Amino acid sequence: MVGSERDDTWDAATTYVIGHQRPDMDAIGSAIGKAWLMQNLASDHVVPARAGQVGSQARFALDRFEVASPRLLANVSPTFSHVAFRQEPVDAESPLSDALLRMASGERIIPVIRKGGKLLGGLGSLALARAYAHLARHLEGTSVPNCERLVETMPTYQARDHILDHRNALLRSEGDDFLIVNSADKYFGTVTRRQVLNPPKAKLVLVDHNEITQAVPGAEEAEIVAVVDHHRLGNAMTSSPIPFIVEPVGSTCTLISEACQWHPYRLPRGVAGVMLSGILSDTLVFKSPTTTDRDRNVAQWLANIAQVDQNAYGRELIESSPGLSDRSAADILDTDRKSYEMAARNVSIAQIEVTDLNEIPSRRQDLLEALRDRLEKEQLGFICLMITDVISLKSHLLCQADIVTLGQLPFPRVDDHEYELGGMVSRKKQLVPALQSVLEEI
Ligand SMILES: [Mn+2]
Repeated sequence: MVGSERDDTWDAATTYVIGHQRPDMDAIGSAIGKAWLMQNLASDHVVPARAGQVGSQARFALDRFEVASPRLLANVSPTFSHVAFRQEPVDAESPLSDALLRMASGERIIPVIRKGGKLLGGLGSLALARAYAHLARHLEGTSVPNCERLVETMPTYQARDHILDHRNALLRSEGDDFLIVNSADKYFGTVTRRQVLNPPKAKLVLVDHNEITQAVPGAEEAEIVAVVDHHRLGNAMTSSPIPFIVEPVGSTCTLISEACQWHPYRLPRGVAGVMLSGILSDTLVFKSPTTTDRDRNVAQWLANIAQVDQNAYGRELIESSPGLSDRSAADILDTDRKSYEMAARNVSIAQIEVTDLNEIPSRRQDLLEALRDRLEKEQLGFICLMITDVISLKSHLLCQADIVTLGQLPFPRVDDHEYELGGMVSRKKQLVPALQSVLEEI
């Protein structure tokens, strides 16, 4: 509705196509592809978005195909800026009659500011009564009060603050009108109780995820208008039916590109390039066991539009991953880590792609300490890091758990807490089922 404070947040008139937190290449590529499709098919204003920083692979692909990065949305919970109405304020030194005339014409409260915009408070019905009392006492009419003399303090909130964080205070408060300031305490707008308790919702299309726990913070307060994904189901209820497409293919970009094949508009080279990158990244250039013929077929179509050789380009893309060097243990562990429940234990599995497993020894101790730290802090039964060499297509596993569990792992031991997984490359299709059956037997 108003103001510059909302430029870094969402707008109720826009639909955002957004991937999961800690977005990977597929989350970025599918947001760009789906937004392009919707921009051409629907009348609504649609924008691609992302719930976190662009990773190295996505940076590489966006630069290569000269596509703008999707817009960052850090949180979609409604703030006071989404409900505030910019009611004209009066200056503190203006004669009171200026404000009273406006109240007489139906305005419920009049914001009062100092020169420069600092909010002083508001004039409401209390000020009106005081003005009347003042006149009654001084019928001779000596001094006419200005607005500052009678200004009231009223409940005031920051435009950036999430309404939900103040909901209890708002419900308890006696007044029906609230004042909103920006981060410099300057007047921003006014809002009524009814408006603040029924804020507009962000409209989201979820791509490459469907579980609300993996979505952008605040998504539980948003309206989910569609889902396109290739992961297991774990979604929340919606209030009305929505397009919900979840299919077991190698990448979300595959599903969106297939829809583009039937589309009358010509897919731009850049959009084709970033969606091809999503397929190549998620399928490890068609070598992951999650790969299907649908991924291969649509990738060929995209590669022609993007004018690249998919295998050569795929290798460049995969090699643009930063690996283990120059990154903190926390960054390596938490960039792509997922939670599971297996045999009544909380299990956490992180995965990192490298181009050489020889990077491991120099980081082993450091990573094992960080794993131990998370095991204890998060009270997990098992935590591991799957380190996948995307060139040789082999993985190693670094684990922390109790001694008994570690002793039962059926994988060849390389070093303390380090195991060989052979040709496993897929967490969801290979490692998760293998660990599940191991943990159930212990
Ligand atoms: Mn994906």
